[in-house]
Amino acid sequence: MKRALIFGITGQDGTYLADFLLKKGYEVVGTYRRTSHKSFERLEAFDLLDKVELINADLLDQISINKSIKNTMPDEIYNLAAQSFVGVSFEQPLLTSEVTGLGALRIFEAAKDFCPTSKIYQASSSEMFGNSNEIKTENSRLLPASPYGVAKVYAHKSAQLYREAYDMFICSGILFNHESPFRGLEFVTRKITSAIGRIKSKKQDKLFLGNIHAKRDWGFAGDYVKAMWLMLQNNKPDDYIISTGESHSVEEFLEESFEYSGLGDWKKYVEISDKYKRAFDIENLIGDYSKAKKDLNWKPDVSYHELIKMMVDSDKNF
Ligand code: NAP
Ligand code: G4F
Repeated sequence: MKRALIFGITGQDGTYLADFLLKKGYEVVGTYRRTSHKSFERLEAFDLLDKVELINADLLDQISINKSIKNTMPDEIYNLAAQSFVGVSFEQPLLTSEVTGLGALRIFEAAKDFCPTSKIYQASSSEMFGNSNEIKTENSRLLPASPYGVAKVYAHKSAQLYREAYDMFICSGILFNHESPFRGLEFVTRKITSAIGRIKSKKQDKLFLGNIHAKRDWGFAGDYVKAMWLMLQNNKPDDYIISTGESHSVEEFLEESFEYSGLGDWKKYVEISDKYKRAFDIENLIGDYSKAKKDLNWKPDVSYHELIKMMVDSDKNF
């Protein structure tokens, strides 16, 4: 039986990945941070709490990372842990660099020293590309436009370095935005679908948003964790764009989700607030996943329209 160690198992992707790997027959170990209030809601919702082994580790703490790898000796390591919210990275750039950038390096160092045969997945991001108009490929220039993007570039380049210098099996998935009913509530898609549920049940009457003209390439998290696993089953480590190949604006997402929910015209409920505008934002992100399709036989299954329906339906009693 293969053993996987997931850093960030309590997050959106960590939970979908744990569920996917358990169904593949893996033994799954995941890390969580010590906090006064445990964040096991997603694992509970997927009924995974007694099916995975949970161990305490923080990406800020090398000793806990070393121990988790030494004690687990995993076949596969997935680094999904991060301060993953771009907006907050402008307010906490140092923390974001420490966790999202250096945290990945700490994992690569620990794996090199204690379990160099582990195959490693690094969660890279389309946010690394920043603002440029072309459809992004694995060879597009990295021009990060946020402290989060800069930290992800550091981790991404470190993954490539360790792959070359130490002959380690490390893959970076350059994932474009992926969403689900388990997406964090502060991200724009879930902020919209949860607000729709609350407006319908009269718990909220307005929704405040920032730059609604920004466009993103939105896919479904359940499809994207399969791509993570496929990368580690390939015979050589590499970097892959994972995306849908189409982008939509926040405004389009508003229009379709409000219409589908039955609330109708979103303009009756939404107000624009500077509070949610960033110092710098990426206007459009769209990715070309043809390398993943060719090498891994991967493609997205859930469409943008199906994703909206899934999220609105799931949040209807929010
Ligand atoms: P998420 O829901 O925010 O989950 C992040 C995970 O990281 C959580 O388990 C969180 O634990 C953990 N974490 C945060 N700080 C930590 C620390 N100091 N030490 C250890 N663990 C820590 O993110 P996601 O959407 O699942 O994304 C997974 C990964 O993919 C992240 O690296 C993200 O940056 C990257 N990514 C995401 C997308 C996307 O669209 N979702 C696209 C590209 C890349 P708590 O539960 O305790 O907070
Ligand atoms: O949902 P978002 O916060 O996602 P963002 O910034 O694209 O980052 C997500 O995707 C990245 C991959 O490209 C991941 F690496 C990262 O970890 C994260 O998962 O914002 C999407 C767009 C932005 O342009 C933002 O300015 O929506 C715009 N927006 C407009 N109003 C808003 C809001 N975003 C949020 N979160 N909240 C708003 O009120």
